[in-house]
Amino acid sequence: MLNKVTLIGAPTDIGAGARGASMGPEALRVANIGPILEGHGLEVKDRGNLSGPANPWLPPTDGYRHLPEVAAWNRLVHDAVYEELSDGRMPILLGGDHCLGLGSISAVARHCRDTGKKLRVLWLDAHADFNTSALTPSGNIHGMPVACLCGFGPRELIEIGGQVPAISPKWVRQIGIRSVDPGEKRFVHEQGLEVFDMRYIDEMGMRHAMELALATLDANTHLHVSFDVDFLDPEIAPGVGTTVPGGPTYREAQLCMEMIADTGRMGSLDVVELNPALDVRNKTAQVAVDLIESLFGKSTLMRPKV
Ligand code: HAR
Ligand code: MN
Ligand code: MN
Ligand code: MN
Repeated sequence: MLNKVTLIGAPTDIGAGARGASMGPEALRVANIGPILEGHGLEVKDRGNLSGPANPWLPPTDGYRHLPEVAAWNRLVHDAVYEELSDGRMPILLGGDHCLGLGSISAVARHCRDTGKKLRVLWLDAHADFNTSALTPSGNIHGMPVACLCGFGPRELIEIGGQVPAISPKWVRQIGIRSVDPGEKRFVHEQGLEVFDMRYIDEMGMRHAMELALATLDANTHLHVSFDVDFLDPEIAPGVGTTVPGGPTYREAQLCMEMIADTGRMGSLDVVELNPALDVRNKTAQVAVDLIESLFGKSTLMRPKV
């Protein structure tokens, strides 16, 4: 795993249905994300915040809310993430809402094309984020990034990384899913996304789910982790715009992160949907940072190398 990381703040709630995710980057910094990662032997650069268009807070038009602004933010994210990867650093995107996964992952996919790497995307979320303008109940683009990355979406969003589609649905593994809209459900099935939903995790356990989700990684794999904080059960993570009960416990989420760390293949990370306006004394940010520590190899005991 790269030991040089770069924090990229993207303070916007442009794709969300509630205001406040724009304060996410600062809340993560206040929870000490930088120094804590340094404590794990990483060289941390914080490139500060990107600066994109304000949120005009308008209703959707033609099935999309704020499409031009979402595209503008994602172009900024794409360029910043691509630049850090080209510099041999691991980008950590501090969102911001999950529409930004589009800019981030399209840049990662482009970097993988440049370097001949195989890409795998782990999508940790309560939601599948696989809506299109025809399927969305809300028009909120944070419910659409996976579909856009797979080539289903408006030109200005699907073309950001230079190749359409940016990724194949076969490269995606979703974990923790428990809220999928009716039309979205059919589309997930049609496109063959590999989804380890909460029922699967209840029945088989997080360990088995992660073993399968990580099974096709090899030495040439770049693993991108897109961590939507609403993945976590609202009991431990109330500070998100779209809570869904019945998510992973602290310990299940920690095991998930530890198993990702054990692969040594993580090359980029998004931390999105944290909403400090809905949080209690920054506790959701602190939980997110704890789990990110596990993602970077914090473990209780010395562990044998696998
Ligand atoms: N599926 C719903 C919609 O599309 C809610 C999407 C909520 N998405 C996020 N990111 N919070 O996962 O409107
Ligand atoms: Mn790389
Ligand atoms: Mn999401
Ligand atoms: Mn979500």
